[in-house]
This record gives sequence, structure tokens and C-alpha cells, in this order.
Amino acid sequence: MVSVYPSSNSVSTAAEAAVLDDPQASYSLLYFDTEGICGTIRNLFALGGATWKQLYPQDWENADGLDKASTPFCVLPVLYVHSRDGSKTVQMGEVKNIELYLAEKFGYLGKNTYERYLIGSFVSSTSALWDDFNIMTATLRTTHPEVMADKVGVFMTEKVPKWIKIHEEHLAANGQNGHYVGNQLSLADLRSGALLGLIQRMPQFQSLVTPETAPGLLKVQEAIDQNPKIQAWRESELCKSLRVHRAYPPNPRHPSTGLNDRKGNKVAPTGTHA
Ligand SMILES: N[C@@H](CCC(=O)N[C@@H](CS)C(=O)NCC(=O)O)C(=O)O
Repeated sequence: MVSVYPSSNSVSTAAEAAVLDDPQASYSLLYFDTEGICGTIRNLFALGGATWKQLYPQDWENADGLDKASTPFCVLPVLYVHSRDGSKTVQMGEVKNIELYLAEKFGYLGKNTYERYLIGSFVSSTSALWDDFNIMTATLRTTHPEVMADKVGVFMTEKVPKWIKIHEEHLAANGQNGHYVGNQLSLADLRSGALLGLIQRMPQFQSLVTPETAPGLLKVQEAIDQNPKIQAWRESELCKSLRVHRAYPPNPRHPSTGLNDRKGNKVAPTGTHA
């Protein structure tokens, strides 16, 4: 069993749409106490000035499977969007879908239809490598060393350099101004910034990203790093309480966080399981 979405067959979905469209909606993000794949979602919360809280699963690995079954696809993250009076909550699965929703809502998809689809194409191109890269890194620990060296080698010599080279051309065409489209921060910048961060965190890959090879991408990263709203989020105690990865020892959890009642509401106490 999974948590299926409300029926859209013969039943009106106007009430759900109204919650999603409400500028005064608030949000709960169900995810582990890590940065993981939610960096862009949390950056978008910061950029949009969203009212949001971080929820953790009650016990994700428990054999009862109840946390998994409470999500649409048995994976995290899940975004819960709450109506302004708190009476209705709409759930949304899949990280890229959540990012798109928040980027659209907070104005990070360009100024017009053309810019929206330009941004969409950069996001899609970067997301393809992001997925590929994440799958590769997730299997590294369990893979035979020779297979691992081969896998890393393909990313080192082909996939990552190709992404850098192609995206550098697009960034140069936009004046290498720290943005993919126009002169404004967009989801394209945030997605590439997140991938660049992932690449730079892996020692084997650091040499691929230099001012010579990736000047445009480094400017995108700089623009994100210098954004005051993102800086404020990174300085927050909640952000600092997040681990890099679930393999790291747990940090004390921030008091604003809570366990999910499996319907998008916080239940006290925060607890320690994930
Ligand atoms: N297709 C999903 C994949 C999400 C995903 O892989 N989530 C991982 C955490 S980063 C997860 O839930 N892992 C725990 C599990 O599979 O039990 C998406 O794009 O949101």
C-alpha cells in the first residue's frame, strides 16, 4: 500500500488546487535529517520566504513499513502543503516535481513562457547527470573496487566534463553573468549549483571544476552563495543541524523539527529515529 493521491476521476480537484495556489500556504518537508537531495527545495523555501517546517519519518527502516507506505512512492522527500487555516493538507511526491512547484510559486522560472522552457531544458539536462551521479555514488560503497574504478572513470573522463563543457557554452552565451537565463536567479542556477556542490564534495572530481574549465558554473555558484536569503538559511541553526549524509553520526535535532504523524503534521517529541 502507498499513500495515493485524492481521486481526480469524476471528483473535483479544485480544493487541492486552491491549497497549492494559495500564496499564504505553509509547508512541511518530510525528509531525513540530511542535506541529501533536498538542498534546492530548502533554498527555494529560503528564497520564497516560505513558512515551513522540517518533519522526519518516525522510523523509516522499521519492518512495519508504515513510514514508507505513508508516502506516494515509498521514498522521500514528500512535500505537504497546508491551507492557510490548516484545515486541508495536500501531499506531493518526487523531488524535481516539488522543486518545480516551488520555483513556479516563488518566481524562479523566468519572466515569460520562453524563459520558463529555457530554464526547464537546463534543469532537465542537469537533472539527468544529477540522477546518474547519485546512483553511481550510492553504489560505490557496495561495489567491487575494479568496477568502482571503471564507474568513477566514466564520470571523470566523459560524463562530468561533457556536462561542464556544454553548460559553459550556454552560460557564455548569456554573458557569463552567474545566471543561465537573463540576469536573474532561477531553478536552472539552483539545480546546477547543487550538482556542482555534489561534484566538488568528491575528492576524485575536484580537479574537474577550475576557473579555467568551469568559469561560468563557478559564477553561478558564487551568485547562489552571495544571495542574502540563502546565506541566512545556511546560517540558521536548522540548516547547521543537518548531516551531510545518513552514514554520518546524527546531530541533535533542531527544536522546530518533529516526527511526521504520516499525514504531514508534526507529532512531539522530535525523537531520534530516521
Ligand atoms: N524518485 C525519487 C527518488 C527519491 C529517493 O531516492 N529518495 C531516497 C533518499 S535520497 C530514499 O527515500 N531512500 C530511502 C529508501 O529508498 O528507502 C525522487 O526523485 O524524489
